Amino acid sequence: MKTITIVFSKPQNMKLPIGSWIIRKWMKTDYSHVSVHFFSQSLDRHLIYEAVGSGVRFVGKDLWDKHAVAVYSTELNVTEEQYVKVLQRCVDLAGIKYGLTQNIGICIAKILKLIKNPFKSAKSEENCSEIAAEVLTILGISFDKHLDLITPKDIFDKLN
Ligand SMILES: [Ca+2]
Repeated sequence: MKTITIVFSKPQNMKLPIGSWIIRKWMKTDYSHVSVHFFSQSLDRHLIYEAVGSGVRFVGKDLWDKHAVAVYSTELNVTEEQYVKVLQRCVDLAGIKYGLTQNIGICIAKILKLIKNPFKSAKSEENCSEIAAEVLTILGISFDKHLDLITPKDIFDKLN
C-alpha cells in the first residue's frame, strides 16, 4: 500500500492574500487551496502537486512550506497500481495553464446556477481543486458536478 495525502491550506506570510481571502469568504472555509502530497521513499522527498498562478506543477516541501500553511489533510491509502496511475496523470497535466478564467466561470456558474463552466477555455486550464478531483476520480471517487466547476470545498466535503 501507498499513501496519497490531500492537503487543504491557506497562504503563508503573504503581504496581501486578497485572492485567498475572497475564496475563503466565498466558500466560508478557513482554507483556500488544495494540493496533493506524495512521499517518495526512494528519493527521500515529498512531492507536492498543485495548480498555482504559474500553472500546474510539482514542488518540494521546503518551497511549498514557504507559500502555504496546511489547515486540514486527509490521507488516502492506495494500491501500488493506483499510486502509479495517479502519478502518471499528474505528470501528464504538469505544466498546464492555471485556471484563472475557470475560477471566474465557477463564480458566474454559481450565481446563474449553470451546470457547466461558461468559459470554453476552462477545458484547457486546471485549478487546484480540479487536479485534486482528477486524482480522486482515478481512485474511484466521483463528483456530481463538472470538474471545471469544482471548488476546494467540494473536495473537502467529499472527503469528510
Ligand atoms: Ca479545467
